[in-house]
Amino acid sequence: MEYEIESVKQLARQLEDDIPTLKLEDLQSKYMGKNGLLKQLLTDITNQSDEQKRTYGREANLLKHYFTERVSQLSSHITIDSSTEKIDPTAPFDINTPKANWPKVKGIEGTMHPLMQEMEHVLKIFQNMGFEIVESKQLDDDYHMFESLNIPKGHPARDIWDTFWTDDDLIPPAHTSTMQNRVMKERKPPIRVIVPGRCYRNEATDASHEHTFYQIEGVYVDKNISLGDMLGTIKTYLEAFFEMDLEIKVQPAYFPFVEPGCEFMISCPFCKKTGCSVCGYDGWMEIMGCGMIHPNVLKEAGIDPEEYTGFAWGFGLDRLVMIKHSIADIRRLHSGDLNFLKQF
Ligand code: FA5
Repeated sequence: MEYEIESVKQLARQLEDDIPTLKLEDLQSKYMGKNGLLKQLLTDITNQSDEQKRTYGREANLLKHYFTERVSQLSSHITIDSSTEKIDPTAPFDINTPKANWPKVKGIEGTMHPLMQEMEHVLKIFQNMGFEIVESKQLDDDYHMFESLNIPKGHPARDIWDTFWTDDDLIPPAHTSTMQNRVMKERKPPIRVIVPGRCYRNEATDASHEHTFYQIEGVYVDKNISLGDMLGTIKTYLEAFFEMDLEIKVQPAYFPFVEPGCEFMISCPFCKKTGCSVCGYDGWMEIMGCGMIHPNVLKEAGIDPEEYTGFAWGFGLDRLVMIKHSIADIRRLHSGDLNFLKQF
């Protein structure tokens, strides 16, 4: 492409010199950063004479388009450092891989995603409290999603979860409670397990709802376990996680697999309870469902509800991260925006 305007021509030449020499992230900030050269070029349109404005605007935009294309070609050619093990980008998050063994990408100094940083933090807190970690599944079945949780076929509570189904009747889990039956069947009380996992819901997204997000389930079963133990455990965890003062309230809620059931709410840090689009003008953000495990669910997992009681909870990790880091839109967490992610 031949450019007519001198300043566009000059920048195009500079760009060609920089592309082979600069790192991708330096290129991005030099040209598209807050005071980037391409951004300046585009805003300079107001300083052009009336007859130059049209050609200038067209050429400046073409150069921006060219830059974006080149950068996306470059990022698709990033090579994995062959001195480290090959990675499978489709593999689920492996919580046991030590950081030193993570794959390295040539030319990019990666940081850990804020969700994974906080996931590690949460898991450590619960490990210190004596909980074992079990990962949830990426695909599950009707029995674990519904039947084992006291939600038989035709039960209206199935509609609470906007579930996706595959053609062969499997379900990307809508919550981590799908693992409750397994962890209880495979162990004898006392049971203390937490289950981190990805959840998928067929729902419209907004500032506090994603279609794909993380939950962390907790299951605690032993003799003489009461609602007071549940409230104490969750409160201890929240205080350790947030390390700041937040107003918390607990209110009754219905989940077929617990009785009684509750919801934990945190005062909205974005509007200080006056109501805003993040909290749905409620002043409070719902962070988890919980309750005493229903006797039918214990029985289904082979545990005698006359002898043992227990509690379970499921909280949304993404919401906790939003609150902790004052991120006013949950969708930013999965946006892949490097400028946003580099802040953590
Ligand atoms: C459940 O998923 C229950 N399984 C929780 C539970 C577990 C109750 C054990 C009793 C015993 P709920 O649909 O309310 O409940 O989701 C729990 C939490 O997940 C919410 O409080 C919220 O923090 C998070 N969450 C739910 N939907 C979304 C979404 N679309 N985007 C982000 N986070 C979400």
